[in-house]
Amino acid sequence: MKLYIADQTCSQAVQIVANELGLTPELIHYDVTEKTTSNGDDFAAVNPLAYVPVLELDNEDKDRLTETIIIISYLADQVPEAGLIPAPGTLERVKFDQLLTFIATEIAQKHIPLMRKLMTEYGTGWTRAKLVNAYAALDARLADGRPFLTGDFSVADAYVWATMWHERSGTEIGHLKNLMAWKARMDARPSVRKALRDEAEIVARHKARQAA
Ligand SMILES: N[C@@H](CCC(=O)N[C@@H](CS)C(=O)NCC(=O)O)C(=O)O
Repeated sequence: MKLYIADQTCSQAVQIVANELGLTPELIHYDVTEKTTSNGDDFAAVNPLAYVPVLELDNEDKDRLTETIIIISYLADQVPEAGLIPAPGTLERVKFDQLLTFIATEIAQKHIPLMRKLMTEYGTGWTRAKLVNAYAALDARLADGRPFLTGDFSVADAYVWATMWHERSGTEIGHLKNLMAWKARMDARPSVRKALRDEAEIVARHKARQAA
């Protein structure tokens, strides 16, 4: 498999999930500014919508999956014994998908216009308040002392961690103590540390190639 990633973005969620499952997709870095890839692939052809993550499968058609939710769920479903996601077709899975959709729409995509400074002052305040409410809902989940968002570690933890862009979007959530303690646990997790190391390595290789 090939996994297209970008520096410090939601593609880290896929890297973390792959690491948790012991999968080793070939990593390809997409430079969102220069629009180049670390292996020379034309990213406009890889994903005409021009965003990561993209997972290219090893099947005959070399299908390419996009959308973070879909990719992390697909990978977790390949290794059900790892328990990173509830079984498809169950109510538990529906509730889990509800959580993933919430993360994508109420957290990940809310940060992006703030980080890119695309909003009016009113819109900035409104969106930051939405984000604080969304993070507060995650904090409340953790209030019963569970270590991760749905109990044991799941793909939802990987997704939230990979999109904790509150500092970059100017969203103050330091008061959410359960969430901050969860983040510290996630920061120390080997799959997360490996994702950061692998990302730094491929970004450096790509930069060196561009400079040559
Ligand atoms: N709907 C997509 C959106 C993915 C997305 O927003 N990707 C960002 C990084 S987190 C990206 O690649 N942006 C490229 C750009 O801004 O040029 C998903 O949920 O996976």
